[in-house]
Amino acid sequence: MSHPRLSNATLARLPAGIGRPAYDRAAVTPGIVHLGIGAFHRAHQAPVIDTLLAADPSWGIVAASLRSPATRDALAPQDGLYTLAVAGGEGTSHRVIGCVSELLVVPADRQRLLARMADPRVRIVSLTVSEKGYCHDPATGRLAEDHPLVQADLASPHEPSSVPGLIVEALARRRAAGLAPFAVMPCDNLPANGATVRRIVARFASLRDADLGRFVDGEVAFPATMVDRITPATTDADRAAIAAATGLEDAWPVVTEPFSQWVVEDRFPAGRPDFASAGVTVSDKVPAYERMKIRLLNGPHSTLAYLAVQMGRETVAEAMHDLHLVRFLAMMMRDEIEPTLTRDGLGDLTGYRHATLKRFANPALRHRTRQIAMDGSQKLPQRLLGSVRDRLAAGAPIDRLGLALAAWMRWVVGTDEAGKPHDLNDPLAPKLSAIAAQAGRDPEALASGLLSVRDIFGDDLATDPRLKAAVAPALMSLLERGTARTLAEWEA
Ligand code: CS2
Repeated sequence: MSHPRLSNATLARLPAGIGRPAYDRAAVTPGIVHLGIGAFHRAHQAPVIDTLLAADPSWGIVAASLRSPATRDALAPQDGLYTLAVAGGEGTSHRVIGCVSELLVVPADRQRLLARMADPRVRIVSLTVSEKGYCHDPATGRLAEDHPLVQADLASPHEPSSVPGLIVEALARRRAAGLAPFAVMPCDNLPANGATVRRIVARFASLRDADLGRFVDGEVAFPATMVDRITPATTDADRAAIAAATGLEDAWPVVTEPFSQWVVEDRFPAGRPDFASAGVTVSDKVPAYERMKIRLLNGPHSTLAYLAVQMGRETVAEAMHDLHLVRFLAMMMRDEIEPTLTRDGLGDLTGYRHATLKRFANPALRHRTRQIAMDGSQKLPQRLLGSVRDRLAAGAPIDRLGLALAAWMRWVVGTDEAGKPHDLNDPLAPKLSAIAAQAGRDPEALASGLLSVRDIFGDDLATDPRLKAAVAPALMSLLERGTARTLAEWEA
């Protein structure tokens, strides 16, 4: 059965019990420009802003995609409205979100986007552009100066396409107009994301002009954030189920889990929404929260993904039925990751571990293991290698972390244990695949070859014999005995 399309005109048809904007959409003015309007932003920050708009309509979101017009094409005919389905063991609830007031796409709308970023009413530019969107070197957290987008933006700085290029051009325009800078709020899982993005953006600015570099470094606020909500890519089955529940067709709804956590550092000289009133934690301990989340949730998430792909498990929830895998993750968290976090003073890491594993097991989400496996070169440094470094510095064992890294290397081989090929989907794919092709199935050669990739492992780990000693035997076991047996034997 086909339903009418979701839009301002059809909102009133929503059945009772489906949430909807509790404010007059026509009265909302832009306060935030968001770069990277994917599912995660729409499941995490946008619902918070949507809640806040009832008390303060000056925080509407102008949202931009940096490449693909797909989100704009889906949501523009819906007046920017979309449905958020929150799916847990107890069932699914639905809410229509209305805080996105304008949708733009680079390159077509580049100048309009820059004009919005330079609008005096805009006080925050927030970002969910994924790890690789920052054009940085993941091992060092510095701008990748030879990145093609960076090179292109330095050559034509007024027509930028990259994240640093867009931010710096907009800041330069504000400065020229005598306007205070906006705060730049990254909402990606980068380590120390505020400080890291400051370093990247300030470096880009200084390559344009030394004075602009000093301005960005000294005058622009980069609040750090910790963001957490598991949000798989939307499927057609999701679309159909949501249309059935709401009675309205939505071209791009988002499905997420009940859990949501957002911790923000209070660094917004130009003003900010009343985050706390919508459940956001405003804290000066963001780096500790963020380290806990990236190491203790994303580290095991990636580990699970690489192990589960080999065993032919398509989703995270499906993989969580494998008791050996679950025990392996729990032990890696307890024995090798949590000890690196105890000094952060965040309290109950055991409770966090249990809650995290329970979230992974949520049967209502179809989070594909291959989705999480992508971009490993950009993710592993903060997800696993921070823990590895701390353990090595303490002279402590890293056997399980070693197996996690070996599982990533097994993924880089490009086929699973049933011989099914997969796309690496990683900015370093050509380099990684060339190493794998040369090493063949020789675990020693494969481990040495991949560990020598300094963009991932840095100069220190690339040459640390203790890391190689932990990874190579694990990789040999994965290649020769297979993943299920390796995990079973691990416990024996
Ligand atoms: C996942 C994350 O795709 C991935 O790599 O590990 O997106 C994860 O679902 C979120 O960080 C949860 O907050």
